[in-house]
Amino acid sequence: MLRALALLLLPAALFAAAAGARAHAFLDRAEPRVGSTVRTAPAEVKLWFTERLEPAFSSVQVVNEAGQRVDRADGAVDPSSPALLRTTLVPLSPGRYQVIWRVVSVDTHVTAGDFAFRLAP
Ligand SMILES: [Cu+2]
Repeated sequence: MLRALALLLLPAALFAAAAGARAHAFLDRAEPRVGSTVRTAPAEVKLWFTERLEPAFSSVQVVNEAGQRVDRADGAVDPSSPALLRTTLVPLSPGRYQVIWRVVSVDTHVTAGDFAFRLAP
């Protein structure tokens, strides 16, 4: 009986492992938070993903309403946290900002997206 159960469960376990290996890196959460309004100018933007990232192929930009970059072009995967992408910012004035990211997860799949936050002191 136990052996029959094990044989039934094995394919399910294999399928789950394969599905896990195929998972892409999606944005899990960010700071400032997606769509949020913040009162104080953030010094950096942090994006946490659902999978580890390939540092050489993962990037993030932050632009103001005029489309000008306000990040310091130092966007990088955190060496001690492989699912965290971060970039520092120039001093921001009040307004709406767009965070644009494109990442490659360790399974080589590309995902991209963007979100906004607003600075309103
Ligand atoms: Cu994937």
